[in-house]
Amino acid sequence: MSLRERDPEIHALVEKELKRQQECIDLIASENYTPVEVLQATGSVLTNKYSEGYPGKRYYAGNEFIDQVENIAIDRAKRLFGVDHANVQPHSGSTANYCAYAAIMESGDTFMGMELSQGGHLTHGSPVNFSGKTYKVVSYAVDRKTEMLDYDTIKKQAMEQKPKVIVCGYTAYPRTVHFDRFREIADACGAFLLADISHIAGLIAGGSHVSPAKYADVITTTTHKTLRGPRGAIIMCKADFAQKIDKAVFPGAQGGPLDHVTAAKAVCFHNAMQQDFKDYAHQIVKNSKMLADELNSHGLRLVSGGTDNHMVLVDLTSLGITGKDAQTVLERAGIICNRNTIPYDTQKPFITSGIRLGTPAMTTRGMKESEMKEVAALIMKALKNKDNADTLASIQKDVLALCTRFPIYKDLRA
Ligand code: DSN
Repeated sequence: MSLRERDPEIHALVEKELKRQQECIDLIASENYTPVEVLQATGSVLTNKYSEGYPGKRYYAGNEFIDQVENIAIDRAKRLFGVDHANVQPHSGSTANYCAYAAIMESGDTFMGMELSQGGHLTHGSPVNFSGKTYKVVSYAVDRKTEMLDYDTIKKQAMEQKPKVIVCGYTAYPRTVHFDRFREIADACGAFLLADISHIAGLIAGGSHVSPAKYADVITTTTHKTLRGPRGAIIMCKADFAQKIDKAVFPGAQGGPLDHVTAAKAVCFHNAMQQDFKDYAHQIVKNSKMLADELNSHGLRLVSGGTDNHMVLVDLTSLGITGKDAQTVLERAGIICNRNTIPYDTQKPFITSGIRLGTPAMTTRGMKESEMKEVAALIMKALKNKDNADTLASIQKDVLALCTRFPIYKDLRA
């Protein structure tokens, strides 16, 4: 029996969500439209299997084909990112970080990570997260003036604090991360280096951001952001850490892996090795730079003055609108983004002075620089007409027309 027949209530909501995705401009920097082959693997019978353990060493029978799937996923991840070892079982980015920390730290150890409000992640040491509760956290920040990482200041802090681990890689940092500089700092203070590349993994795979493979001891990443795969994560590391990482994932933190998602990760890695993915990754950055330039020419201040990657962080202070209100206004116009703190924000994290805009999803639709100009103009028009329902409705029509020119999931039915 089909979903439509068995559960029309849920079926209708899935259909509505499909339509919403087709008809909105998605500028959430951490979202993407995964291809149909990834959806097929994720929706396959592999979801039925239990396979605690690792290929060749499972606790349940019947894993002949699952072992092959997981081995392919591991092999592809290693080739794609040029690493010694990959664990493809983590269910999410937070779990991956949990496991990576557990493998290389004891509770109470000190680590350094970027503060959440500056562009870090909850798992980089937020006091309300396991990372801030389990470990002693020393947070670093971007430079107040340039709003970029100041490697000399971070080094000074690291030499004073002597952390066991330094975490680099961010959720709201629009600039290149210089992993070589972080390696120097880690070596100088005797720390391990962990790169969380969740946001930029697709750019690294596609060659449009430098890779941490030579520099980091451990690398974590989600697979569903710029990498455009299924929702999930992986951990990669140098050979010396392989056993500890594997033990930290299973049995340390998780039971059975999600074999259907492992298959979808393998499909995603295969896709990311193709030439068209390299073109895609470069186009993401070109689009982001164009979006940044256009918004800037419309008078908006950009955090750090621009972008090197897939995202633009916009300071809305000059427009007299908060990030929270901008997010709501833009949603009414069919443009989806998230409010975001800007460095040294004077607004509360729930309100914020900024919005974060990303180009991975719109680039997947096939949009290029000229469409980014259109998107920037629509954003400006919406923000300047935040109380005008008619104007917002007319912008929504323009958004729909733009989305119709760049369709997604044309033949997909819920
Ligand atoms: N929620 C993700 C993001 O939007 O960056 C981080 O986990």
